Amino acid sequence: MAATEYSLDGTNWMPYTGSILISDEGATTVKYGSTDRAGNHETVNSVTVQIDKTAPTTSVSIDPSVPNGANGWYKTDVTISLSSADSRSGVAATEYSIDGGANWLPYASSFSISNEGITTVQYRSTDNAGNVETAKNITVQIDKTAPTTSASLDPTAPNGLNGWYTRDVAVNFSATDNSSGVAGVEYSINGAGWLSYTNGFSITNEGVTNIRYRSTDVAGNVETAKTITVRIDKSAPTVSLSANPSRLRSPNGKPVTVQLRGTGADAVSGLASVSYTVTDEYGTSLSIPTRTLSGNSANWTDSIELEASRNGDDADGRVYHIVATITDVAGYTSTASADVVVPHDQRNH
Ligand SMILES: [Ca+2]
Ligand SMILES: [Ca+2]
Ligand SMILES: [Ca+2]
Repeated sequence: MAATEYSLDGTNWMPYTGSILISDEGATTVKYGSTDRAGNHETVNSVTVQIDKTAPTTSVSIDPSVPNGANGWYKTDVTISLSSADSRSGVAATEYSIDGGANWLPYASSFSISNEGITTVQYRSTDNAGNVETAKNITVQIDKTAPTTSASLDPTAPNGLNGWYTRDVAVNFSATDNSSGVAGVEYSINGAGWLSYTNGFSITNEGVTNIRYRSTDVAGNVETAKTITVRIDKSAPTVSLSANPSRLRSPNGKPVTVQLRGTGADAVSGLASVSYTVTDEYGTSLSIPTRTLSGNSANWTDSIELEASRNGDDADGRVYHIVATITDVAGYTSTASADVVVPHDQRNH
């Protein structure tokens, strides 16, 4: 044998002197043949070498393509799609991990991320030559849940009756959020515009105050507003009482019907009832039933039978002392009184 030659391009032949290093990626066909001393050429042989030294490239797309919430947060599930390319041997497999690389899942088709919070998706592909792409990653922040706001009042419960407070009420809000965090708390008083909440405040106005409140998280999820109603009555009702007749001159000392006329008013919580105490200075048991009232003002009449008699030595006359105690719905009371006298000189009328 005289010589062995080879060609990498099928045109230019080189003498073979030792092993040939093929480094170009792609398919390289090596033609080779030998010639003997007589000049006989061997039929040319060839071998094709395929080299792939380059890992595939995987790209990711997210749907929605940009966060649909605020501050880089999604407010919905997102769909992740991967596509990969390899210029030489071709992509053998694409895989992804959503647990920090602990588990790699084969990628077959688009998948959803529905967990709230921050999810890092790692992804990579391997080509048919076994080149593994260095993993890339994308981070998805999802928050689908609005914050929860709670209101606390001081006093914590109405200190008056029937759900009424009898003093100013301090209001504080606190809010929590599952994922992106609370961005802000707002409140609205009696249907007015929303105010940004920074510190506690007091309700000082008498009457019924409706407070709406809600919070928004960093992702832009807005809580459905809640309402708390505060009823404050800081003033007592007014009451007046008169008795007619106020002097009893029955000639035979028999009972006389005395008409009691009362008026009362309470502008805020309204009137609840009026009750009486009747003090007879001789110790007789006397009473007038409690009367239920309603509304912000009332006029009423009651009656009581009073005996028009007195002891003979009662020089200043017999005095019936009638006290009306009016109560408003919040529990405030006021009193008015009327005296009915059986004078000493009743026979001289
Ligand atoms: Ca490759
Ligand atoms: Ca949230
Ligand atoms: Ca009142």
